[in-house]
Amino acid sequence: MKEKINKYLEEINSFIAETPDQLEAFRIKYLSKKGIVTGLFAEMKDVAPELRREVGLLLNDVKNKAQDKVSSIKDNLAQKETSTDKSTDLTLPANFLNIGSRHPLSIVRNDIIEIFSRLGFTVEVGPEIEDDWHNFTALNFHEEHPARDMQDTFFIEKNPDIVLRTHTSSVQIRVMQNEQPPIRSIFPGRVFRNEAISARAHCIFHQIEGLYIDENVSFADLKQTLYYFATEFFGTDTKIRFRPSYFPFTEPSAEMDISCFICGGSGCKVCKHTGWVEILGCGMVDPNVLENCDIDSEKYTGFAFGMGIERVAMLKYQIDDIRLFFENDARFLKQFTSAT
Ligand code: 2NM
Repeated sequence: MKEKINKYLEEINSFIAETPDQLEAFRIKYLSKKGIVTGLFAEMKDVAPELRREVGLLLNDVKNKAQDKVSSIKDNLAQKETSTDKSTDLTLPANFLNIGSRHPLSIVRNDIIEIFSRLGFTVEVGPEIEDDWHNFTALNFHEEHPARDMQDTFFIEKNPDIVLRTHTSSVQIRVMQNEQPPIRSIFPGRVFRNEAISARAHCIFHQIEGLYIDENVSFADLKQTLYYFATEFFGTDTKIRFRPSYFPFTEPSAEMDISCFICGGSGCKVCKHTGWVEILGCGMVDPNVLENCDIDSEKYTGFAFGMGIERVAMLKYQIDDIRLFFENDARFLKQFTSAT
């Protein structure tokens, strides 16, 4: 009997299990109702009385060792499971890959750039902090123009000559100063106006302006270029119309509307039941502006236009609050997808 018990003890001590199944088989073999430990206790009645105490102690030892073994291996296996590198377990669900998405303003800007680049327009950028001359004077704003007021423009403290640009036209001035015609470029960028923030207006927004200067550039060129843009961006059925307007840097100046791309002109919320949506300002570059940049206004003419990217994006995606573009709430941002 003692020999048998020692054999079991040895087996218990050397037992190892690599899986829960192996461990369970061991537990059943030794510790279940019909297992070895129960069987050995049943055999106690056949043991000579003078040996019973010794054999009893040995049997208790077998039982305890088997139980200890089961619980320690169980702990080990559980720990192994939680510490295992999950990426190597091919049965686990794949990790969700958040690849992000383009900001709606970037999508719209890129789409506009793409359309004009097909007509040979290049992209030009310039400084956001400007001097008064590039932002106002060269653009034919007279000294008393209201846009020069503190109310409308952000000035750098202690130096009224330095402003945050109020339009990207200041970049057009730089390009006209540095290059001779033909000039055919668009100018995307961030601009700043001292305005109260609301659902409709923001003190920071984005513009894309365009400029085309060459010999014999006419208002007909302006119309054809902007018609191409409108049909490419809003769809081939889009109609355009022009209303007279005023800008210091263009003469004549106009506002361009497109037929409503939502209702097709029959009237809806987006076009406020007019059938038309205002999309951009434009005009023939004032000869004074050309001369300010040392371009011969007798030889060259040009057209220019400008639009707010937020405004176009709000129309395209029917967004009713401009502040959403600047909050970077992922629930807002992930709704926009671009083809490119
Ligand atoms: C607009 C509307 C009309 C414009 C004009 C010029 C420049 F530099 F050539 F004089 N740059 N941008 C322009 C013209 C901008 O934005 C609504």
